Amino acid sequence: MAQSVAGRVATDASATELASEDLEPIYRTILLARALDERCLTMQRQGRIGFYAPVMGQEAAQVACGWALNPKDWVFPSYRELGLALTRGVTPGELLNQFFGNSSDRLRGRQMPNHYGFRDRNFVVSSSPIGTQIIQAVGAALAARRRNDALVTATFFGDGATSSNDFHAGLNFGGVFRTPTIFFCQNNGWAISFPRSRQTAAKTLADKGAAYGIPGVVVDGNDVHQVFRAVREARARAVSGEGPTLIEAQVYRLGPHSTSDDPRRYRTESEVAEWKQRDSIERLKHELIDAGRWSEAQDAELLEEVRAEVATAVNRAEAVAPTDPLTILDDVFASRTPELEEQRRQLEEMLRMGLVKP
Ligand SMILES: Cc1ncc(C[n+]2csc(CCOP(=O)(O)OP(=O)(O)O)c2C)c(N)n1
Ligand SMILES: [Mg+2]
Repeated sequence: MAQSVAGRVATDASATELASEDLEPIYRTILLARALDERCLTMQRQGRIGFYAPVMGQEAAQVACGWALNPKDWVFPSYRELGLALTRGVTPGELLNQFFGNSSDRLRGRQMPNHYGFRDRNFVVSSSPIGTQIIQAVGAALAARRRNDALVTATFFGDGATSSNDFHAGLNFGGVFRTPTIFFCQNNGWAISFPRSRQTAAKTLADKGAAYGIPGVVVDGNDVHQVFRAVREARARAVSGEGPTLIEAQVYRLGPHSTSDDPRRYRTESEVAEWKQRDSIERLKHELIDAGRWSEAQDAELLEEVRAEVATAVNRAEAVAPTDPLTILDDVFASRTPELEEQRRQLEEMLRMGLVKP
């Protein structure tokens, strides 16, 4: 079984152009994200996991952005950042443990499925309330600078989030205090059923940076080179004290918003078909082939390999025992108080009597 290339960062940590030897592992990570994404969507439909927010169509933007960051940078994601998680070294197995809420899930089944966090990968737990991660990211960036930590914070949000209070408060704060922050907006055209055209009259979302004295950059999110360059330049600005950058990566959500909606009710098949033509996977594959670095045969083999990696990870995670319900009373205090001991005793009793199902 081939190992995941997850956790890779760019070959040259200061370059603003993507090195050609990084293209293949980037492509593999995108394929892995796609394979895992497809599998998770299916598993939710089969009732094996409770909830899922697909990333299909946004993988390249996330992977190229993650590749351009430094492992010590902190990321503040929303709920659709599977591609980013893989570039931070999170394995499919770790993600799946969270989706199943099994006893290996380090969040102990307490978060909604698909709301993962990995402290040792500087990956803060996904925010579901729209925009809250943006103000957390500027605060953490300010704290890092005060401690003389040469790191940046990068926060991930959608087109809809640019209408939230926290977006404006966060950009304003970041602009005034010149925090080392990258605001990475994935404009995927939709905020659930609400189109970008109804979201704002601004010409681009990147234009919104101007009001806060922050440069805004628009990139094609399906072009890993453009994304990488923009993030590297934003990172260089941030660490040199010049302040934040707002990057608008134009992408498209090819799947549903989440496993709770049916996109056929609010958008046309032709719009989806048009964006499928611009998908990063075909694009990157042909770039590699044209450069003489790749072949159709290698491609078929790689696809099989990542699918097998996902299948193995699913089998393993699904076989892990569920989280023990009694652990819900752990971690409240360093040790359990007499009140918590009493509640634990009562919960044990209820479980024994079958009044509560694990
Ligand atoms: C404060 C708040 N308001 C409303 C919602 C409901 N909600 C969940 S996702 C979403 C749309 C977000 O769209 P966007 O920012 O474009 O991100 P995308 O889902 O497209 O990645 C909304 C309105 C929420 N989670 N939080
Ligand atoms: Mg959106």
